[in-house]
Amino acid sequence: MRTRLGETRSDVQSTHALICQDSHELIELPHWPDCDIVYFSAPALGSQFSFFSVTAQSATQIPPPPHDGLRFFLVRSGCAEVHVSGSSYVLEVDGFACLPPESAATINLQSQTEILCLERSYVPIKNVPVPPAFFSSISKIPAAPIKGDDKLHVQHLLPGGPGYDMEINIMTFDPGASLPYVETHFMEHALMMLKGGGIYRLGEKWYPVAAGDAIWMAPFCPQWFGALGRENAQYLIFKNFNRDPIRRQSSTPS
Ligand code: UGY
Ligand code: MN
Repeated sequence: MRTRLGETRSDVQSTHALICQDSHELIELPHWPDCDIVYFSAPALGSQFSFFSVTAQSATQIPPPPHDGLRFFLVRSGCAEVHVSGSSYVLEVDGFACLPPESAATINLQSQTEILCLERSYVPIKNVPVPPAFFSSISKIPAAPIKGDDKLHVQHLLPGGPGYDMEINIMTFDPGASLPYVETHFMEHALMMLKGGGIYRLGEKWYPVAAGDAIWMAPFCPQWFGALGRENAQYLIFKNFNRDPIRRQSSTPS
């Protein structure tokens, strides 16, 4: 809660942004009928993706995106039903969908359903088919220790393989666990704190973070996290992945 006028924990820098609930701007968009939307990151900020939450004010049907990118979403509360290629899939809390570009999928959201959504351009490679729509739930994905640390686990939500040009992972830190080193890499990140909290180092700044906080990290932003408190800290993290950093300029798949 804000204790002083004109203050927020949100902080926007050229290499990263922390967006906290006390500064959320609720908007509406025509292609998200009857929904409240909060953007955490968008190309206007510098990211190559959009990362946002959507809450249905009433039962509603969402058309395919107004761009030719892919759409990933995770159900945070309520229930969503996806219709794609003649089939339908019901997603309860912690269920997720990865819908390929131009899949023409529609999504029915029950009233008050909240989803976390990431949209971006897919980067194809020659002779590799675009992966089909994928549906699962966080609880069905096995957790593996990272670099032998049994206090730090990762769940890879997407199947992987050459067709996938991104990872979306859940990282879970026992209290006191941390990333093993300060990372710097050409991939960028979208992050949503799902549980617990700790300290995030972004560039030369150190931020206390807690569930509900969203972060964008630009390429090569130095990054490190340590979990504090008595409960596990957990976040969802996107990164572009599996593709050379130099992109062909033509529309021909590389
Ligand atoms: O996969 C990652 O790059 C991840 N370890 N980064 C992060 O948690 N900030
Ligand atoms: Mn990283």
